[in-house]
Amino acid sequence: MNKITEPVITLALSKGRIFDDTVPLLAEVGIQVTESPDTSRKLILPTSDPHLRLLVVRASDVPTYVQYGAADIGIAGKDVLYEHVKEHPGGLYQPIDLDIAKCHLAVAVRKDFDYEAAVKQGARLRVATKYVNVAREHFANKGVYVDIIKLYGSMELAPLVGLADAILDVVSTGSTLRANDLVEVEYVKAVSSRLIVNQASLKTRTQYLQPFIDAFAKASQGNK
Ligand code: PRT
Ligand code: MG
Repeated sequence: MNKITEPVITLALSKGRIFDDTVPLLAEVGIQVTESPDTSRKLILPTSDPHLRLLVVRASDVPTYVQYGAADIGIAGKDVLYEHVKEHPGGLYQPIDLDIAKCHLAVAVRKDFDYEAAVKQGARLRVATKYVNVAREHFANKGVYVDIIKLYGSMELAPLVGLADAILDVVSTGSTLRANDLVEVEYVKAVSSRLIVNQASLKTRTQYLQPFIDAFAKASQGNK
């Protein structure tokens, strides 16, 4: 079988909120996802459309699968994309903001930490984050000196145990910050998820890919 002309499109996405918000988008264009990554152990899920299959991967791995062409398209948060593109530029189009999995990136500190005063005094701040590049850029633009501590999760813990003065993390409802006696002190960037497309796939498989890109564009109109 000639792989290049095989008209099956592979969409990479993460389970959890992105998967949950993508299922209704697909339903809007008549595609049902027949299995859930929560109950199935399969990492490749079929859909009701024989031309579309889903690849379930870690959120931060989605751009990698698409960049290398292991998936033709993917869905990833802008938070993940900012970091990925800084470190591995090229090979990806980001044609559509799907307006799903919305949240924002923010700086937060312990309630009893006077962030404004620390910044004013020109203190060197220790910032724990998974978003090293966003953080570097954000604090450089403010002229604040920071030592960045890279973490892979549970950032909210870092200020509580003295690992960091501040965190830069994703905030949605704010309840995780509140539950840990942290307060948001700076709004950094709005985040939602984008459809991403492998550039080479788009060139060589346009006729198969374009209908899916158009379908996502149409379905996401409802979220705008
Ligand atoms: O979990 P894993 O390490 O595999 O990766 P991940 O955490 O990146 O994946 P996932 O599925 O949790 O998030 C995927 C994408 O969803 C992210 O890249 C964001 O673009 C988007 N998103 C939207 C969020 C949230 N909302 C969100 N609330 N990602 C994470 N959170 C976390 C946040 O890190 C914090 O710990 O939820 C907590 C805060 O939520 P609130 O509602 O208490 O403010
Ligand atoms: Mg998570």
